[in-house]
Amino acid sequence: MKTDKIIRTPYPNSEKVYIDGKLHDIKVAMRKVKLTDTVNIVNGERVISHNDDVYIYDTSGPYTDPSIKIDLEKGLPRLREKWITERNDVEQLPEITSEYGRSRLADKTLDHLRFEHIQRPYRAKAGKNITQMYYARQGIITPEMEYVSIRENMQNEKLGIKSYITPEFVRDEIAAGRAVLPANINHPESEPMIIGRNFLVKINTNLGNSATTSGIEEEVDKAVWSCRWGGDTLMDLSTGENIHETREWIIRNCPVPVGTVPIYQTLEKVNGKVEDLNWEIFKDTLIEQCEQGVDYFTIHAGIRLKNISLSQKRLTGIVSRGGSIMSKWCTLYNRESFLYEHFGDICDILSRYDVAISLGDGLRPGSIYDANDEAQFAELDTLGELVQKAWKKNVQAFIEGPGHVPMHKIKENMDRQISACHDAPFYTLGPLTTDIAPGYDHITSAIGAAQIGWLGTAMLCYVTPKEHLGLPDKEDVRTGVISYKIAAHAADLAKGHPGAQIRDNALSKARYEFRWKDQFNLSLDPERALEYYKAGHHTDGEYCTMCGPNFCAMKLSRDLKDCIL
Ligand code: IRN
Ligand code: FE2
Repeated sequence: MKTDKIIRTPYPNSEKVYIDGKLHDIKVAMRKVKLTDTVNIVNGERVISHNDDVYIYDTSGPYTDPSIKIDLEKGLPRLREKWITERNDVEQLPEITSEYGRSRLADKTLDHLRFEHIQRPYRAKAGKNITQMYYARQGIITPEMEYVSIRENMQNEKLGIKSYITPEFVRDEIAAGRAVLPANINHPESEPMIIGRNFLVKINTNLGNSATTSGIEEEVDKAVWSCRWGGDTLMDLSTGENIHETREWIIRNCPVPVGTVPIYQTLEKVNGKVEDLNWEIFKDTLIEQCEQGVDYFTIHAGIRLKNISLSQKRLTGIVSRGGSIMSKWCTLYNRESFLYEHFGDICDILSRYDVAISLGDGLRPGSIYDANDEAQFAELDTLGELVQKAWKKNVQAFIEGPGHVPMHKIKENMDRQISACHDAPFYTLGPLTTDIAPGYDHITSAIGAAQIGWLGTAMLCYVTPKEHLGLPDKEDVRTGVISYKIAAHAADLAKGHPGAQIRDNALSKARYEFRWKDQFNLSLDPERALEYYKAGHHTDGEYCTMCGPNFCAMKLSRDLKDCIL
């Protein structure tokens, strides 16, 4: 694995800074953007005024801190390990317990693919409860909770902006099930983050190889890349060969929570034969992935036998991969799925590692025509039942949502999710607001994502320009992430997240004052902005080629201001 290929340079004029916790010995990573001074000419004299640094939520992890040595072969520093062991409620097992994990370790032909420094997994001690939800319900504020409370506020304290996001607030949201802090004890490399509608809207990126493309190195590279651009969580949806080994490399080097859809790997284990799927093999897959450190699982337990036929009335049937696998299984055996029947067992397993459940929307609509139909909402009601079962066992949970939904039908989705699912966080795939733009579905979906985010969706699953067409490459990942950062931030502004507007104001001031570099450095994609500027700009004057020297409104308006003064 070539570490030197990974991009480690910080964003331009940016520096990684750390803010100390008050309750715990923690250091919360943030990105500080340094700005240049404003220079005004008043009565023929240069008047210089200072512009404050801007602090930005940073998902890039240690990669952008040049003082941290990173070796992909060893994995990232284990930031949370001490917090976890100090609680005295987990034990380190003598070895991996999942049968499959052990068989992969024993297979010498895989040596060249294997992550060498595999640690022995942690698990809750017998009789102990170790989920963030459990702690929160006991009134405990963990280091993880304090971390996110500082992280969500960025520079509010420095600017004296009052924020409701305190460590106590974080704890209470988690206790109520309104927020999820995904934090598998076997992924201590991950920096704590929170998913809930009273926090910054988060975005998830999907990666993963299929049977036909992409190697391990490429996947790790894409994972680091997606975090660099702003991905808050990352799902490894690999379905090809060596899923186990690829995932180990990704998790060990990933500074954000990692999610998976375990039924995909389970299906690989039975060579793609749905009829051979069963609870035992699924259960071993769960344990395998819990021990590796996956932070949340998409589980399509909401597929009920009685609802499958509802999809027959649709234009595009069942478009969820997990949903179609489980529907086929239920139909073949004419019985409820093992995911539904063993839901309690699933929760028992997950609670021993603090893995969160993302309740899959196996019947989400795959076209505008099918949006908000009976099948979709019948499943949503089941997800509402299941989330309460998870909470009974202190398992953190959130709910997956659509899909394809026209704008006028988005609000109903949010309203029904909140009431049917008892305030559990909503996590939607877009939604795409029209079906007619393959090649541009990052845009058709970012429109829906911004709206549903504003209405209260906690996390947005990105869609890349390759949606419906092929697997995304690195450039698609970047475009997808930036499109979704736009949607999420637009929603944060509209929701009035404390301090969200600081960055907009600083960027606009820079724009107005022709501090081009500051403007770019504050933007979501400084490289792209600079590239376009350079391509269209030949002088260093106070205008750009869009309007030319005589038609720049900003310039005219500044001149006007000078006159009035
Ligand atoms: C998010 C919301 N609804 C679905 N998703 C994501 O879609 C889910 O988390 C996973 O990453 C991806 C594929 O899910 P299916 O097609 O197996 O349901
Ligand atoms: Fe689609």
